[in-house]
Amino acid sequence: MKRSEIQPEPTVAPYDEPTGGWGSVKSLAQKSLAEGLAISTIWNTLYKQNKPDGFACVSCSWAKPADANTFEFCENGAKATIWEQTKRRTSRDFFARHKVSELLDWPDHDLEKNGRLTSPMRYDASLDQYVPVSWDSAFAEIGRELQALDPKSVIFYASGRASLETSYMYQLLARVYGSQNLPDSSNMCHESTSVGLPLSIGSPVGTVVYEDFEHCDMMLFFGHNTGTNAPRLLHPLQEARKRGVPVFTFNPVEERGQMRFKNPQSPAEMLSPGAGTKMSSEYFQLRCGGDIAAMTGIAKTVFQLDDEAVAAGAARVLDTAFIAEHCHGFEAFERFVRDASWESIERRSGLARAELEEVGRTYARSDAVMAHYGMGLTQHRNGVDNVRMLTNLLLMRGNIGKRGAGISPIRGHSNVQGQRTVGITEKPELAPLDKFREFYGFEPPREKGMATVEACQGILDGSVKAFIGLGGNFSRAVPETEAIETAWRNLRLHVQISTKLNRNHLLPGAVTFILPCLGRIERDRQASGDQTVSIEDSTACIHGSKGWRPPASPELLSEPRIVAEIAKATVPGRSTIPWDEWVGDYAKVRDEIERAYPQYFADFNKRFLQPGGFHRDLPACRREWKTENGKANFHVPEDGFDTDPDIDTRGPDVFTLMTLRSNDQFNTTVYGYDDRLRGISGSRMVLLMNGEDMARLQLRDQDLVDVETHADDGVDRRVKGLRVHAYKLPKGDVGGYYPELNRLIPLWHHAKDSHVPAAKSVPIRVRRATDPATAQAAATPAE
Ligand SMILES: Nc1nc2c(c(=O)[nH]1)N[C@H]1C(S)=C(S)[C@@H](COP(=O)(O)OP(=O)(O)OC[C@H]3O[C@@H](n4cnc5c(=O)[nH]c(N)nc54)[C@H](O)[C@@H]3O)O[C@H]1N2
Ligand SMILES: Nc1nc2c(c(=O)[nH]1)N[C@H]1C(S)=C(S)[C@@H](COP(=O)(O)OP(=O)(O)OC[C@H]3O[C@@H](n4cnc5c(=O)[nH]c(N)nc54)[C@H](O)[C@@H]3O)O[C@H]1N2
Ligand SMILES: [Mo]
Repeated sequence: MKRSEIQPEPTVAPYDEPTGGWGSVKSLAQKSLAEGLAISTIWNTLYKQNKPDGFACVSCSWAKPADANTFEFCENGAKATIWEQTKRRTSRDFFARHKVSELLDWPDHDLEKNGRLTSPMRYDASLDQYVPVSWDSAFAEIGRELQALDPKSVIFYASGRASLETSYMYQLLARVYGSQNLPDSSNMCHESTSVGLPLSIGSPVGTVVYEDFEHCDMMLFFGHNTGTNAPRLLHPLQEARKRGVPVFTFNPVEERGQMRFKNPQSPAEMLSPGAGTKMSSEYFQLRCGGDIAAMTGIAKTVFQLDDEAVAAGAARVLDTAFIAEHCHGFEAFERFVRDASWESIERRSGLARAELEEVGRTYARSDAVMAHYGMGLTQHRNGVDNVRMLTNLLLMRGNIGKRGAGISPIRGHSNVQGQRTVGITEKPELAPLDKFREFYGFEPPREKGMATVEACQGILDGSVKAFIGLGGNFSRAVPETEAIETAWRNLRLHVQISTKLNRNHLLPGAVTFILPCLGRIERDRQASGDQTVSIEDSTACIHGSKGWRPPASPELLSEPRIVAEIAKATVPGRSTIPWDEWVGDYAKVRDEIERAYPQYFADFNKRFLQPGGFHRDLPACRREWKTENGKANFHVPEDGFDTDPDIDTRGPDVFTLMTLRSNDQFNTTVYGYDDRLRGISGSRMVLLMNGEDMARLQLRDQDLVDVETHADDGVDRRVKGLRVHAYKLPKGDVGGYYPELNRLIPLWHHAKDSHVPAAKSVPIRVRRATDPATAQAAATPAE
């Protein structure tokens, strides 16, 4: 067993405190101290977080209100800031002391914990070490390597954090070079939204804005762990709850953040013991993958109530005028819902008819309903249908394009939505290619490029020769990690533009570079002075962000500069793009973005610094449907209720694994081993399981189990030595942590159409650990 996998015995104790509260304050104080930061420094920084004249948080993408709170940050946003602003450094000396094969054995946490990268490095195979390299020679060699390769064999990945300015330049670099292989993290995330919503309502993004919260009179949450992953959303949610707005949450796992919340920034709440607002009026622990069944039950109730209204001559429950004027496909949807039996709805959702009827009745009474959702819907084989079914539910009562209502995909990375907006996409029809040709005098590639799953396939079959990563930890975030890590070494070129060391850096190709960049919180000085960048949040608002902290190292370059230098070295003279001029003044890049996307970015430079940002125009918010038929489309789920075809025939020893985030991580960045809100501390190598299932397998708390993927493709995928814990989960479902369990996910196990890996429904077998060495190793605490 590798050191990276050994973790001590965890402790698991129910956590009864509300989200936020003193637990949150304590956790932050500990993190600041651990990173060597004075409380005053971190306080001054946090004061500027998500403020109109400050910087946009590097954690999640939740909206930043115009009238910000004194401190407009949350526990996890602050952790992200502290993590980036750490005093620790992964310097040249560090690389001189450690061989790459040695570092490969370090846990994810230790690698990033080591601090900010300081110098450009090149891998030296003879030493098995990274050695310093000058920026000039790095760019020159990357340029030579890329010139020698077929552009179609090169991947330009983006992880979702880089600004709109950087992203616009990055996609141009790829396209001028001749590649449309522009996967980004959203391929593993909300791509089910980006595929589903355009078909349903002609918008790739959600329709809810911050101001809607004041006017909403009911909310639905499906598959989002808000208290951990978008905690600032708890503030408007809390306000709504105080007004008595009913909130119904659907999640197989009991997540504290959706239960009670105490605002750490409200002295009154902090000082009153117990307290905290009850965030969900009702919390429904449905079966994993049971969402379409549950939504069908709600819809069925609406039809029932509508029938009753018609019979009584009362006002209709369905918004018939909206449906007649705006929608298509209603009849087929109605048939699907009416034909579904309550027996099948209850069986697949795991919820009782009475529960779903209660939600249906409240829904039928409410005038402005918002539906929020996250990975619990998108990361399934039927992720696109999940998204479209939730949209169906809203359309039944005209809850799109109405104040206080709408569909609300809660995005992940702070600028992941924006990266798509400015051309980071493998789909040629989504980028204004003719304009690029006209503006910059080059011929952009027109064929579809590779998204994440295709890029992985290419890495596995050897057709991908080079990988450029603009942030992220690709090999760790994708499925099938074991095979990917092995195949990675066959790459000719691997370039990673990063702030911190992660496992992906430790997989060298023939030629490998680490290019360290400024983080968004740092001052970025270029020819025209200090620069500001911009990002788009989850509600399609564009904000400015100005870094102010001193750079972590004098050698760091900004992301736009790195992209420009790679472009100059790789495609000199192949376009009229004035790379240096753009780097000298990012306002010029914003002008270009406005020229390419005038419908979204009119007066970009004038408006992006206004409080609250500016909302980019979304026709769906005005009930203008940019779909092929010009209508909002109801959609019948293709496979009925079945997330996974064999869900009912797998046998009792096969469980559905949901890979989850803890309260102490940001994706593959593991801040620590405490998942406070779930009451787990000390280790991430755990498997959460229903108590009755454990009894059936004769397992007790802390017992060691081995798990393997249930698939008949001849590939052995297993993880040994997880500690099993009784947890409030539906029978048959189990939970464990991402990214540790990613090697269990087959690459082909992904959503239809969107190809988002089905990370929330991995069929696995669970057995008591048989190998005594595993038990021994797992009992030894990591250093
Ligand atoms: N602190 C912190 N913030 C983050 C991140 C982070 O790692 N840490 N990551 C960022 C990113 S990139 C993203 S995409 C978002 C992710 O934020 P979320 O969308 O919240 O992602 P997850 O935590 O993976 O899972 C969401 C929830 O889905 C539930 N779930 C699992 N299966 C099902 C199901 O079948 N049905 C339903 N209804 N629910 C289900 C899980 O129990 C879990 O509570 O957060 C962003 N913000
Ligand atoms: N099993 C399973 N797998 C999943 C998921 C899941 O729920 N379950 N979730 C998926 C989702 S939603 C996502 S979004 C992906 C995430 O996948 P990625 O976006 O690829 O991964 P991150 O962990 O966010 O990347 C972290 C690294 O980004 C770099 N970085 C941080 N800040 C900056 C910056 O400002 N600039 C640059 N250039 N680099 C920076 C650091 O080096 C850091 O180590 O994972 C996916 N994988
Ligand atoms: Mo994500």
